[in-house]
Amino acid sequence: MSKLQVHQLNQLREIFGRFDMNSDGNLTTLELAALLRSLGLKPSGDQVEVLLANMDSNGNGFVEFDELVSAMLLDIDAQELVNQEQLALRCVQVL
Ligand SMILES: [Ca+2]
Ligand SMILES: [Ca+2]
Repeated sequence: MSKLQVHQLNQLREIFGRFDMNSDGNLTTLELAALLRSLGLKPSGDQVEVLLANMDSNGNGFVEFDELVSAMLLDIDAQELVNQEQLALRCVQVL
């Protein structure tokens, strides 16, 4: 599996932190929905739940940072910058 560059990880962490409203290290469906809306997406509640379920590899009902990173690694080239457009793209693919 390819790895993200340190600065890409930092960018991702910043995005994650911005939307982890209560800073507990988990994204809930509400927090994930806010993240998606900030990217210009308008997912339905069902779509957010499906997306979260897809990313939630340990099945605890939340998206941890590691899970977000894993989701990004699925088909983003490590040489590319992790920016919000790519995150949006990735989310669109999942939805
Ligand atoms: Ca949270
Ligand atoms: Ca999880």
